[in-house]
Amino acid sequence: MRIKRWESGLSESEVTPEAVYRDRRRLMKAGLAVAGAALAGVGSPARARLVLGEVHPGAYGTDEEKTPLKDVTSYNNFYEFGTSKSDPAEYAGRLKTDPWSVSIEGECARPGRHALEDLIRPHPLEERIYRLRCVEGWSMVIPWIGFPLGDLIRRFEPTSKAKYVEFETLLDKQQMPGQRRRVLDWPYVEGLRMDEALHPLTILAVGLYGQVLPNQNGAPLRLVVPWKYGFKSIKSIVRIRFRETQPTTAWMKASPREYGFYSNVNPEVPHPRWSQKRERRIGEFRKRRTLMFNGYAEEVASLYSGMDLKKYF
Ligand SMILES: Nc1nc2c(c(=O)[nH]1)N[C@H]1C(S)=C(S)[C@@H](COP(=O)(O)O)O[C@H]1N2
Ligand SMILES: [Mo]
Repeated sequence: MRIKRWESGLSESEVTPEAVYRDRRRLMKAGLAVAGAALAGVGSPARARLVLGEVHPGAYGTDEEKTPLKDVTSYNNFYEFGTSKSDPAEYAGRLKTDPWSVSIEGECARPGRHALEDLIRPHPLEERIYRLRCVEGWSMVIPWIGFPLGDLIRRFEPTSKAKYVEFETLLDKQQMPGQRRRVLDWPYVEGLRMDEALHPLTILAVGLYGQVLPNQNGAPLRLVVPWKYGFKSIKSIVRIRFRETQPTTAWMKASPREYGFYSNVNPEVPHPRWSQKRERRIGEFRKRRTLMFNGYAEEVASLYSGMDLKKYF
């Protein structure tokens, strides 16, 4: 079945996001293509036009219990909207995610600016249920909808000089009131080494729980790198740049002692303020042991063979 993936002017649906999600799971189990509209962000006025059509069950994912949607969308870090966990849900509604474009720059054969829809359209969407752990010591399990970053990277034909990929979030004080305070040197910048960016676990997410991304979770396009601390998973991306040299990320600039470039989840390397040995899964009381590479060691450990991970933290 062929389904049109992108439409404009989707009207509000009566169905709750959870109901859509359950239905989607049922259809995916039945091995059918999943049609129909996904709902836009819970109660956000500047709703995205993005419509997710077919979503395939992902190649990777955990079967651990998912964090409830309510927690996923109300307990967030998105400093562009304030530094408390409830600020993003309260203020990110004013972010206008349509129209949206992303600039592809640097060491590649095909640089240029692209409308979000054109950037995403060629890629089949998958659901990937990933753990994501914040360096502050909490974690969630989220059913993301997205596609491998590597597939997008290959389309733009990076040159042999492209050793790293740098990402930038939107810079706009009007829409992002948290940028009026110099908590970070805005815009938010993140980066990956090319092999990390091409790793099949690394995705660009456009949705979660069967709906387009709520603004507080990084609409309309964000990175998800599940074996690294949450802050590497940059939200609301407007620029992707191929570079020969290692990018300096916003967190490295703010506090180089605390935040290294790699920031792999590693229970053996404490953050100066927080041990990384344990974590609290949101919704649970007893703490869990934090696993090396957030439990993705089998998939990613080889990327770092021979590297001293205490030095390259
Ligand atoms: N642009 C931007 N991206 C960001 C952040 C931010 O403040 N700004 N916070 C990061 C941190 S610290 C975490 S833990 C995750 C949280 O993602 P979530 O709110 O979707 O769970 O987003 C990351 N991406
Ligand atoms: Mo975080």
